[in-house]
Amino acid sequence: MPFEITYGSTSFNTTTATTDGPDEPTGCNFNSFTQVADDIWYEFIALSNCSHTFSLCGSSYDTKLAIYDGTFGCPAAANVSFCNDDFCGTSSEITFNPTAGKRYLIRVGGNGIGVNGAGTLVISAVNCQPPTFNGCPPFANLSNNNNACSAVYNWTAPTANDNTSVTSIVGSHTPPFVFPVGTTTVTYVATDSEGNKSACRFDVTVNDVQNPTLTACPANITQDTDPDMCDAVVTWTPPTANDNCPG
Ligand SMILES: [Ca+2]
Ligand SMILES: [Ca+2]
Ligand SMILES: [Ca+2]
Repeated sequence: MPFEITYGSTSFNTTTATTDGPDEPTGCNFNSFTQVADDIWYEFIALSNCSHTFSLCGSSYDTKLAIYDGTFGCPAAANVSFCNDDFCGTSSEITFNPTAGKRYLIRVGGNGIGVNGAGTLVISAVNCQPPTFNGCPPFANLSNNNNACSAVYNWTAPTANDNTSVTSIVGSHTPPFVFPVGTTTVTYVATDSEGNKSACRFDVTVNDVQNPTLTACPANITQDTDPDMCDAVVTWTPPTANDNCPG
């Protein structure tokens, strides 16, 4: 059984290793040597789809590195997904985007029978996963506060999680906030330790439900006709109107 490893450094020594994997005449043909000789095997499960690097750089001998899809158990010949011989000097390195949650088999060996020694396998991944918001508030539909062209709204600010850490959550408004009549979009932006960002947005709509009021509405007017006329000039002071919203 391969030894399961995760991110970080794993020291290895292939001095006593035998060649236990299939020949790879297509995928691992470097300088006409197609095996990954004197190999040891590891199992790795990717935690994200972000770019991963599997590096043997700095190893003490001429390494060879192969990665297989580990979903189907022991790999058959000509089934290698990635193979590398000399990336950094004679040491090997492979970078690719795995599938999160998928199992991979990592085969560390040498570029020749009897080519073996000590080294370090370093698995690292770019953190491309943005934070995930919890409790992004729902859309709010409000009536104006009495005699105001606005409404006070209070909400619970959302939180966020990340596969590393959330370094900041910045909101466009702070609750409770006085929103004007109309629709305002509130935005929160969460940033993780690698600068990946994600946003939570919700709209707050305030409806003006208060009718205008008239002041000094004139009373009914009863007046005689003007002299020798069949009608009368009537004057009054127009009322004024007030509303909670201007315009
Ligand atoms: Ca090599
Ligand atoms: Ca992240
Ligand atoms: Ca109104």
